[in-house]
Amino acid sequence: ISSRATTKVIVVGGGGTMGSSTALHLTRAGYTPSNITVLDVYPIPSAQSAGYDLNKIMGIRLRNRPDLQLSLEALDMWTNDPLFKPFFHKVGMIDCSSSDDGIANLKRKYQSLIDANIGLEKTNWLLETGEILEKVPAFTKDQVQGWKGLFCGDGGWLAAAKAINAIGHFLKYKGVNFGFGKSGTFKQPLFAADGSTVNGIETIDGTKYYADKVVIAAGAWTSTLIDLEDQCVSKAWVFAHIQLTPEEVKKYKNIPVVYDGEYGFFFEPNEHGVIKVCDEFPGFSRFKQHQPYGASSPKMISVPRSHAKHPTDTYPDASEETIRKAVARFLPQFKDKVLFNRSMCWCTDTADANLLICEHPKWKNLILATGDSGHSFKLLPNIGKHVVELIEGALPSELADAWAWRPGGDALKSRRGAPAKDLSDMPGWRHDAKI
Ligand code: FSA
Repeated sequence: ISSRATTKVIVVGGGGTMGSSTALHLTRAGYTPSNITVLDVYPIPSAQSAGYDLNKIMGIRLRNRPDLQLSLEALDMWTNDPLFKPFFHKVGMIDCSSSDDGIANLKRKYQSLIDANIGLEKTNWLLETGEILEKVPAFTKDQVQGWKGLFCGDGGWLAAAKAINAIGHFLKYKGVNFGFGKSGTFKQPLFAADGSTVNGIETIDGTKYYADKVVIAAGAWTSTLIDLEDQCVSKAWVFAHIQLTPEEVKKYKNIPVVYDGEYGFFFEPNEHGVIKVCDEFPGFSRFKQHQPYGASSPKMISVPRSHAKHPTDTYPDASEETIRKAVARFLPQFKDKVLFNRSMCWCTDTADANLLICEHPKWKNLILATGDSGHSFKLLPNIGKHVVELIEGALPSELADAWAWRPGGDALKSRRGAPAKDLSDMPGWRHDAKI
């Protein structure tokens, strides 16, 4: 397409998962790097992106129609693309449970993989208790009594922040433009004379950037920037780290990611002997009066508060308990270890857990790419390709329909077990620095 070379694109939130992927695919598709501008509050990899993390889960989960195609594309790129390959630790992923409902769920999930009819039974299978023990020899027989599993051999974990960082290096090397800090922080869109065609954005320091297309990929912050009419509710999930000794590390090296929907999940130790542990729960909102661009007056919006900007914040007291519970389930011998780097990580849910990737219905050339619904980091290698398709009016309808502007539904609950609780009702997380 000849216009690729001359089309100017701004990516707001370009330091995060969907934004960096978009900038990458623009350059790969032949857009001129000096015509691409990546803006973010923090330099890439943006410290307030959910992707700014030690590790994220790679696996094939089929919640929605587009998930199969997206996971397979991602798997191919994490496996074969030289930019992404170094960050995929294909150690496998085990979904576990010991409850009747949980085990029935594993069987349903397994069946949906089989029903996809593309041979997924070659890499995914159900595990009996003993087989779980074989995959994770550090578990004890007593500990896994009654557990069943679903193994995903195509899964594992992704060195998340490092992978975004690699995209950042590539974009810099190519000569893409960047704006960070106040000159990377979105204030409002700029419009052509018709008043409805977006032709740029202004940042909070008053800088004006002009472009043919503006992509807003600000993750959980998107709903605070542009009125999304309640389609996305931003929520925090929590994690903590524990430190292993070199002796302890040996037992846990190369084990699969272990996930239990009723407890949480953990990853093998990283190169510094650090294990990340998460609990599983419906997330925390942070509602307050806020006026995003396009809303006629302030309204209740769940506004993220990042650890990057508030490094003394941790997580609610209740999370300490549930993370301790996950540690006791998965790593009982470490139950008295110190939990450190305790923090919250912000994602944004849509009602149906499909992404929200579409042109704004009223403002031409303003493209939204958000609605990760907590399960999109694994799409880092490929999601930007589809944003570029959308920019070019070539997004296949199976994706365009699922990702369309679609007010209505309950994004506070989304497809989770319960609606998010609000952080204002959860004591313990805010630890402002003492002056
Ligand atoms: O395989 C996956 O999609 C992992 S999602 C990980 C997680 O922390 C969730 O457990 C949580 O509920 C939220 O969606 C954020 O992501």
